Amino acid sequence: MTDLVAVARSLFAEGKGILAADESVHSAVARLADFGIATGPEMRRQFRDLFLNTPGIEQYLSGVILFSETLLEKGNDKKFFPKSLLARGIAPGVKVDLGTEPISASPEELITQGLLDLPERLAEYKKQGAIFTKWRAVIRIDGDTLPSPSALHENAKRLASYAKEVQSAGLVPILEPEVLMEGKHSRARARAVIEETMQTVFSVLEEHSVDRASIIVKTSMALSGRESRKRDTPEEVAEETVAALLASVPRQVAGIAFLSGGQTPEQATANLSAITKRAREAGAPWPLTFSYARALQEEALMIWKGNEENVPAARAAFRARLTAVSAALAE
Ligand code: 5MM
Repeated sequence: MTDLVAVARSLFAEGKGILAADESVHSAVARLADFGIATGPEMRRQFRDLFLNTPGIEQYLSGVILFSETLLEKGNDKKFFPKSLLARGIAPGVKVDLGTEPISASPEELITQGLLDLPERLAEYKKQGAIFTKWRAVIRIDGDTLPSPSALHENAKRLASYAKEVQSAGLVPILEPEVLMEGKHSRARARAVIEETMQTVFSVLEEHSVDRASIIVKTSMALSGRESRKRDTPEEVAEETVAALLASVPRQVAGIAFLSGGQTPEQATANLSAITKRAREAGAPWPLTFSYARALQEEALMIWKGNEENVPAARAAFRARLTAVSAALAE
């Protein structure tokens, strides 16, 4: 039987983190369009190859979250991506949620789909090489009105059902209740919502008897809303983020991974560095790491533009950002 705690802990190996390369088709098309790249299945495969086959990434990455499509694809080296990652000591994981839809009673809020056929899909993903999984819930802040308690509770219930199914299938679950940066809210409001979200999630996990020791929590940082025009210092972000997590995440979890959420690569790196430092000072009990998509990919995509001849320079930019983010874990 797989030792899920050991697998979960291995994703927090010193100086290493998790690349989120799990954009769904819709998100990948939108992401690449931002850089002027028109996307079909082959361009998406090249997009994955750019990052997953960058030489030397095993020095910085313990795992990669893939989209289900990528589990079945080969890189330009003709090797299946999951097998090739594993051969380099990088754990392949997979996003298992099927995206979000508006909640009928509260249409400005979202609920995540994907529980119905989850056991069957997990069995397939496992055969295809995945050893961990991820489910994203989206939590929107609007003044003191949103998130509504019912949206928080329903998303927490689905995260708990997901985690239970995944553990029964012998895989590690990453639970990602993302509190969105979009909005005019203050940093203090973001901190309060992260805290309330995590408290709700852990109280429902308890009701579902989910084993805390083999789960990984993926969280947003406590940042002022993007439309508030307030620029937080890394120390301010670290103070609020660590306080929110200390008040809500039990010590037993395998670890906490941060998402970048639309921050620039520099911001996501500086904030991670300050969070690491603050967590150490506060005697935080869990290991920390990064699980970024945009903040790790942006600089490379700006160079790549979908052109073969730009691959070496784009990979150098990706490696440089990985080096900086990995160094932020040592602060
Ligand atoms: C919040 O998005 C996750 C982390 O990415 P960032 O560091 O860019 O915030 C990411 O793993 C996300 O869950 C995937 O890209 C999948 O997104 P979609 O929208 O395709 O479900």
